[in-house]
Amino acid sequence: MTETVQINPTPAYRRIATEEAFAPPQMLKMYLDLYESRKLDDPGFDSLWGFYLTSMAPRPAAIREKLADLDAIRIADMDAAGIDHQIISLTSPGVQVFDRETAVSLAQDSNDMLHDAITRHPTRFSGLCAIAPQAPDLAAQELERCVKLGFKGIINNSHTHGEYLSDKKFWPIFEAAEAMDMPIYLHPYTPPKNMIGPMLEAGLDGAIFGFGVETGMHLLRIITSGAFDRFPKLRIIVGHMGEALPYWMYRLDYMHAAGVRAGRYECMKPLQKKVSEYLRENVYITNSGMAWEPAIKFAQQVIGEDRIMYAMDYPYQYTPSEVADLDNMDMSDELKRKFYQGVAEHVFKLTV
Ligand code: 1DF
Ligand code: MN
Repeated sequence: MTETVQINPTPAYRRIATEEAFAPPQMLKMYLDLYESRKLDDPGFDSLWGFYLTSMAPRPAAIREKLADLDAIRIADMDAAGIDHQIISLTSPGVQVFDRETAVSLAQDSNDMLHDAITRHPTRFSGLCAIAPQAPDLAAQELERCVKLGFKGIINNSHTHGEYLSDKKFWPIFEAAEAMDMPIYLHPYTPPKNMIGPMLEAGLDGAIFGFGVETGMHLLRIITSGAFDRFPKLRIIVGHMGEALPYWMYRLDYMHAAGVRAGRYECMKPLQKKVSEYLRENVYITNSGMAWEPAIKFAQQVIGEDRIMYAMDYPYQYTPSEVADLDNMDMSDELKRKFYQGVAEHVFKLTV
């Protein structure tokens, strides 16, 4: 599947792609063992990784190869698509499907592996730090190590064994992220067992829709839990054009306020701000998997031009032609530069 497209080799901006995945070969092997052993009671994992690890169709086969590469294949693909720099993170669900001990050591190994690749290709790659939510008490330690290694943020692949970061037991992660000023990329995963049923039945559990439902809800749970009142400087990034939340903002504000006023739910406490204000003040959005001008412009309008940035979602949506399409958006050069370069440089404090 080679596409030939004309991509402007000298645009007035650097193209920085911010949700780009990798997988250590060792982790793919562990995923295959987990899938074959049927020990993990997670139908979403079986659906996602059962497919990507065993299908012989061209797309999953190419994805397997590209995920594991942090050198020639990836850089050739970036060059062919005009991508100057990738912010790389551990593919979903990362370490989050394992037990505590395995997750802690795999996070360290994968961070070391990514760091080595960044050292080999410092102008092309930056990285996000994988931490094990199973061990919130150890997150600060690994995060500190990652900061010293030059990582630019944290990757979290949505729920961990059906639990969400809105649960206070995970808040040491937020505390450390805020203290070290590291943004958390809240990346999708398939919905947990108690949510996935009707989606799986219709083939809608994955990136087509289930990812977005799961991750949008996860971010909403974080907002309504009051986490941003407790950690006002915490920054969370979500992909896929905000996992639909920008489109929902009006109703979220209305119904949240109405629910709180009526005391409908014990769990729904008053917040210092409106739901939309957290989305505009604590959240950044990437357009991973949504190379679609109207959606990008809508998010820029309702969330803010300084909060929307480019992502390709390599290798899952490796589509060089999207770069040519986005280069041609009806948008000022200044705003296009923010979208492709400026916002990412600011959020991740990039120096190369
Ligand atoms: C898919 C899409 C898989 C994305 C991903 O990680 C992923 C997919 C396992 O197409 O199955 O990160 N994505 O972000 O859209
Ligand atoms: Mn992704």
